[in-house]
Amino acid sequence: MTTTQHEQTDHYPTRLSTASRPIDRQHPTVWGTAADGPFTAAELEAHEARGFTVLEDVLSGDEVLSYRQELSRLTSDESLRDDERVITEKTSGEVRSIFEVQRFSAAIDALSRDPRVLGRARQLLGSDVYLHQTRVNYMPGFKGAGFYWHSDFETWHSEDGMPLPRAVSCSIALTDNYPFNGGLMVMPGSHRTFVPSVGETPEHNYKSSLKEQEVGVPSQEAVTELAHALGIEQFTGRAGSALWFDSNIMHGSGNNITPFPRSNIFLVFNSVENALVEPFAARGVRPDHIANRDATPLR
Ligand code: 6CS
Ligand code: FE
Repeated sequence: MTTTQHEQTDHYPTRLSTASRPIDRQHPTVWGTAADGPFTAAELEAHEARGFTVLEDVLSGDEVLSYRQELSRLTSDESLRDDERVITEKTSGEVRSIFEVQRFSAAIDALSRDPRVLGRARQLLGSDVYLHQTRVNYMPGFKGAGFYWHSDFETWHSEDGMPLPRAVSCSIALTDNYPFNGGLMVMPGSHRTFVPSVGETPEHNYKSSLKEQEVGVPSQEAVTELAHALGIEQFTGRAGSALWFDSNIMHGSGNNITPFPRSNIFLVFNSVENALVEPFAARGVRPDHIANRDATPLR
């Protein structure tokens, strides 16, 4: 462990000047119990071991249609194009993501407070929670670019000052996720290992990292070691299914060259007991729409 400029103990040093071995996670994955919410004891045990949980049919067909209409409304609203919360594809210029999406959509705001979603986040994190980050991802057909292997927590720890991996993401599919249209790949169990990265965080890194992450990614050696030890699984599922995944699980996605878009709503819940402090490996903080610094409990 090292201390950083703000004396908060850094349990997960990263963005180092020289390569350093992966370290074992020192903290739980599941912080609550079966009595605290909808997940059963067996589901919690599996989530603790694998670091992710797939739930089919969380949203009904009608709900999926209503959120798809919401996404179409947002992408066709020209006034949003200049909003810094809208990220476009590097090559095609098409909308890739819209951050802080609950501010643009009352329906998505309500979804983040829905007991089927909020109840599970509280249960996994064992406390009240707040939204660290939200986005809708469009992954359009033919031109959707994927994301190289990474741990979200490595970025949220380095650049946002998230102390511990006590955060969980819920990705709700609004289109069918096939193996071939850029579906998310995860390494089961990789959340139990923290892979430090090499290389300092550049100023305003988020201006490029949200299109294509280059800093904070694991070495090919670390990815190879984890992949051989743990294997790779791909999240496939019908529209309306949800993937809950731990903040530190190693994941990535390929490009989407098929005609089938892969759109999802992405909600990141952080424990109110894990509120952001000063970044552990970056100068200056990222904007609130990427890393919310108001830890007021979500109700
Ligand atoms: O930097 C971030 O916060 C975002 N980047 C990636 C590649 N995944 C997590 C998160 O949305
Ligand atoms: Fe990610």
